[in-house]
Amino acid sequence: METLSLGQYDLIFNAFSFGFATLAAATLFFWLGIGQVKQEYKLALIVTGLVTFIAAYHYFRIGQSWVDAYTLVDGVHVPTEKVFNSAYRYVDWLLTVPLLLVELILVMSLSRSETVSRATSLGLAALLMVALGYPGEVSDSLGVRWVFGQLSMVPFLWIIYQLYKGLGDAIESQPESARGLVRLARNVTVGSWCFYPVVYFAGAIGLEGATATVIVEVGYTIADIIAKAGFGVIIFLIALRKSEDPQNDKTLTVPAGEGPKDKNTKTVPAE
Ligand SMILES: *C/C=C(C)/C=C/C=C(C)/C=C/C1=C(C)CCCC1(C)C
Repeated sequence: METLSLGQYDLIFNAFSFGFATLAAATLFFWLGIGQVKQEYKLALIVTGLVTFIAAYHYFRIGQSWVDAYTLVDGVHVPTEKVFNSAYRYVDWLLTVPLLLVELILVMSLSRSETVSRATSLGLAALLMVALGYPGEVSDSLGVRWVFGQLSMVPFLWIIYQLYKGLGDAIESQPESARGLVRLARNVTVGSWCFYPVVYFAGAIGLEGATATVIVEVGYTIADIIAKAGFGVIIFLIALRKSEDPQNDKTLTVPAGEGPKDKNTKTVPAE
């Protein structure tokens, strides 16, 4: 850890604070919106809110760790003996990255068996990607950073391939009203996720010092907000669209007066 100017220290602290506020507010937004979508999309919104909740909690801890890690001496922020804990990010990713993929799969309403198999394979690949990145992130050796970074790239590239190839057909057969948004959700995932290896390898080419700390911490924070809260809003909109789309309704409404009188049996299955 290096000495930071007042501006550098505050910029990073403010980014963490902004991250906490955004992710906490997003959690409320997603969970309070559950009542607005059909039964089959409720789980997707529960998971969306869980992701931002877990991340908001970690931003709170990261902010505390940041405050403990520096002390103000003669107008500059000097590192204390309590080292800034970067493990919070990786623990956060371990939980949230597989869940982000689950969100996308859930909102696509695939068959039950396809949902389970896709969520399992993509989720495991995401776990592997994060687990392989950690030893490189905490190592002081550039060599170790390169090796683990490249190993982590394997599941990362496989996930991207799956998002275009494996899920491509399923995306193109989404109801028309939601297809563009599902495509957008997939592209936002790929676009925002690409940012993480870029930040990581910036460290592997030897970028260090106070400026690098600012780039890494502020950069990861912006990427997290886009990949979790921004992506979550798109998932919410897809769930809402699909809930409102009559074409996507699996039940047929019986015209008024012709159906049974009981309100609860107003609809009959389409098949
Ligand atoms: C909310 C947090 C998200 C979406 C985190 C995503 C993280 C990644 C896509 C990380 C990827 C990495 C590589 C592909 C190689 C280098 C090591 C990692 C872990 C930074």
